[in-house]
Amino acid sequence: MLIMSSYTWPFWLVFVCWCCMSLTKGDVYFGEDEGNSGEKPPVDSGEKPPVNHRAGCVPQCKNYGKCINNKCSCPTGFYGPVCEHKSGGLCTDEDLRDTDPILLITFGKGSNQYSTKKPTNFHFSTTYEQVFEPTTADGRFSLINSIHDDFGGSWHTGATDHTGDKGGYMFLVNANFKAGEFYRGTVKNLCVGQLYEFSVYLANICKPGKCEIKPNVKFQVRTTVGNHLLAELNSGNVLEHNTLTWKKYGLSFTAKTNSVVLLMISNAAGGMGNDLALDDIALRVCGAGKSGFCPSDD
Ligand SMILES: [Ca+2]
Repeated sequence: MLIMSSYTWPFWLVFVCWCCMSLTKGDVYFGEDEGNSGEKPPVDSGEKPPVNHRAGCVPQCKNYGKCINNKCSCPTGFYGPVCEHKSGGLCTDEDLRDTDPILLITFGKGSNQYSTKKPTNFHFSTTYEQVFEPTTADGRFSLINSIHDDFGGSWHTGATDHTGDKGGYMFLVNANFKAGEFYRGTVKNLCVGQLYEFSVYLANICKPGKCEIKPNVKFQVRTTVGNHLLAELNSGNVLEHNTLTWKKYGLSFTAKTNSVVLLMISNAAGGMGNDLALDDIALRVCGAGKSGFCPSDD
């Protein structure tokens, strides 16, 4: 505690009065500094900074998306410029009960190990190059009814397709550094507002420890006009197993137009591995007992 003697009063009063006079002269430095200890208020100079000089994403990323180089990087299951859309996973067995597939590609069957049929026979396109004999090298694919030993025992040699019909073919692809499209197809006569499931069975054809890179597939649904993204979901890594193991992957989406483009794109960069088989590509209505078929004149 400060104890003031009769002699200190005059000096103290002089000091206080000097401070008061300083403040009344308009010098508000102390007060302004205390009130601005966080962010500086915007200075309205009349000039706007250029957009690429603004830090962060505007508007901000939603659903825990991360802002990287002024672009939103969305967590799994979310997409859109600011991660505002949520993708649906596969439909339940109950939702798919008594529904016939609107689209089903089994790749057919035959006695020859390599099918001579081409993607156009199944009404789709791919950016990979087809081979009709060994070897299915990087960037190539084959329609095959049992896996050929192309890489010194790295693959599940002799393993067969998912459909299960005798001599049934599968789509075997050796993906590479380019993020190619495995599948691009168009479906028509969808019912606007109806929920659908776009799915495929995938298998990693490498034996455990034999291949470095795990396949990963990005599923997309786009509009036929304008190429707008309607839904997107990644499979995640397709893992190796001791025997060839098929697993269903895909997404669900609500049709906003009568026709859509369905896509499966490689989501794993690299050629050391990244070898997979696809079979039974399907589109089904997600709603027990519904046809999901709405003919239109488009
Ligand atoms: Ca098949």
